[in-house]
Amino acid sequence: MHDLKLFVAPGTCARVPTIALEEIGVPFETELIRTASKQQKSPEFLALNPKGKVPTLLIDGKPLTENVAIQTWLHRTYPNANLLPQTTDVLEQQKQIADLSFFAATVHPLVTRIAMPMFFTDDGDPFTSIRPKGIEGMNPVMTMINERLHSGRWWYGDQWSIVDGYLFWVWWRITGVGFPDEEFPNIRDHALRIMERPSVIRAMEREANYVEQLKSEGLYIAPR
Ligand SMILES: N[C@@H](CCC(=O)N[C@@H](CS)C(=O)NCC(=O)O)C(=O)O
Repeated sequence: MHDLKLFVAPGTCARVPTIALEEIGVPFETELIRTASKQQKSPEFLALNPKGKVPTLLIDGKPLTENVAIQTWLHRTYPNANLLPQTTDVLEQQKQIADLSFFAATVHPLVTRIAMPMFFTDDGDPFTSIRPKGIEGMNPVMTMINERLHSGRWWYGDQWSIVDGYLFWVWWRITGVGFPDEEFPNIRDHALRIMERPSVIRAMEREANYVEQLKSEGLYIAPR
């Protein structure tokens, strides 16, 4: 059995491996990183992850970073959890990695432009310059995903996968700061459906507890 500790911050993409670990059902610990006080850039944390980001998963004391790598490690280590559809076809396996990479490398950067536009400029108002550009870039992505969900409940049809967890985090994050959702009813339904999943309920409870903790410490930054 592996000793697993996941470094997280509420509202971030660390939700995706939290859902995965809850889905697997093995014991694991989460540790809160206080982004408001830049704990992710502290020497202690940078020693684990020089990129200064969550999620970071400590596996028997050794760090693994990057959502794609964490998700695929969990899938290979705990195949019975079916985090991804089982297949021995190498091309199909690579297509699954393409799906995870799509969320990490194409969708996530758009999320950041929408949710954290202040990261991208010191000039003017980033909420009226950068955010609309992020929304413009996200619209065709969401149109494509909405169409994909037309014929099935989940990203891979009838089978739930951690790609659905990734989509849920993206949708929750962007709609939470006003991304217009009217034209994407299949994604809206997908989010309602996934929020009934016990693993997702438990992951959200962990985050809610951390939000309360951060509020009590005066370190909670509400999405806007
Ligand atoms: N490529 C990384 C991105 C991780 C990432 O951007 N994490 C954000 C939260 S969603 C973070 O830690 N931000 C804090 C910072 O950049 O200082 C992955 O996919 O895991």
